[in-house]
Amino acid sequence: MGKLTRDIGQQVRRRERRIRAATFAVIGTLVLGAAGYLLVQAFWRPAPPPMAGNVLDISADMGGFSRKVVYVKAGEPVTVRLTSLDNSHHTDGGGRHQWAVDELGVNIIAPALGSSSKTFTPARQGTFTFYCDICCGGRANPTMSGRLVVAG
Ligand SMILES: [Cu+2]
Repeated sequence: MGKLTRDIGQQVRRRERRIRAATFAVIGTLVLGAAGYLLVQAFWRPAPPPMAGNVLDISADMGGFSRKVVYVKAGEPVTVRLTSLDNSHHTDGGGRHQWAVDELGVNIIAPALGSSSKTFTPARQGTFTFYCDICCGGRANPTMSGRLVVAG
């Protein structure tokens, strides 16, 4: 093999290495970018927009409610805004959660990764049970319930 042929061979190999490295870098960047995008989607939650009046923000996921005890005052209107932190891929309830208080006729159902709210005025004092009967075994599951304390 002549010197020229060897030189050309080396140049070609060098170029192939450069192309391989560039391809690898591009693929790596794409994969990391996609992973980062998915992670942000999974963990970053926009804050719910502000609402007028006395608003109680409660979130729920498969692990339970963000508040186990909720205090309100009798005779004063209160808005409960329930936010589901679960996406629609959950087979158990499709990512929906509920916040219901039978005695007060309140039944809020938040869609997957969404919020739903209801304004009500508890008329009398007492301690009531709020619960979600959609997921994780429903009412019987202690993590999917809590206490609503209506004070005078
Ligand atoms: Cu639930």
